[in-house]
Amino acid sequence: MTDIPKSHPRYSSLVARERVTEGMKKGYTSSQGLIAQGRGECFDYLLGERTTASAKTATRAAAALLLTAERPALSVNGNVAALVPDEMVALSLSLGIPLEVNLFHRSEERVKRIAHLLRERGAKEVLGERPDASVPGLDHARALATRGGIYDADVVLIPLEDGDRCEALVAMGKKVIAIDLNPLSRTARKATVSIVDNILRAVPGLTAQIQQLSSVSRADLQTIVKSYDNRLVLSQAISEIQEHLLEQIQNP
Ligand code: PTJ
Repeated sequence: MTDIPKSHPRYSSLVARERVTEGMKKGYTSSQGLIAQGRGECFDYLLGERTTASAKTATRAAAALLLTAERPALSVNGNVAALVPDEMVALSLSLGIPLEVNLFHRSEERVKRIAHLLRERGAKEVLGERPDASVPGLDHARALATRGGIYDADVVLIPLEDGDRCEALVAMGKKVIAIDLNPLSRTARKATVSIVDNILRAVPGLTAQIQQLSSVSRADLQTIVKSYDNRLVLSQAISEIQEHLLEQIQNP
């Protein structure tokens, strides 16, 4: 990997690029994943590369949703595996729930490599290598799901996803948590809770929120979920982008 000095003003963005390109070389990430990372980076730049107030509100609601779920599951694709393997394992261990590898550009070799990586990093339960069910309404490989994992889950976390599966999972009656830097994406608009933040910041932030809320009563957690309004949070994300951009012009 290239040695990037910590003092570089774009340090974390450059580290993310390194991770995704390394992920591709190691066979976790698809070549399309590089393009997806570029798109995400652009939105992160517009947001000011920070966790905004609206992202914090969404993260709190996502933590409450996961803590009150009966059978939550966490989805991992090639970009997620390259960017935050340890953080996804830590999140799954903090909740005692499975990780499921689910790929859009599916190859059995890539699924195997990602599952192996997650186990190597300490994951207890990794699904996705032997899918035994299919999400209705999808005619691509992303439909493949596992009973006991995403297929039966009541709450699913889908980081960096295209909109189709998000809609299909919602149509199955599941609550869906998205992590997506683009507040206008179909995924962000269709999900139950959309965390508009870089996955590098969002996953550790979610694990920290889960720890913070772990002693809160179920009734209070349910109140957090009920009072959450995803449309409002997405509108706030757009206002935060607007404010940040105006500040940049006013204080060059
Ligand atoms: O590994 P596979 O085969 O499952 O493929 C994974 C990708 C990401 C290539 C696939 O799901 C895809 O093509 O996704 P899209 O349609 O490009 O959507 C990805 C979304 O994630 C976009 O809205 C991006 O803005 C957003 N995104 C990209 N990088 C990040 C991100 N959001 C948060 N953090 C990022 N680092």
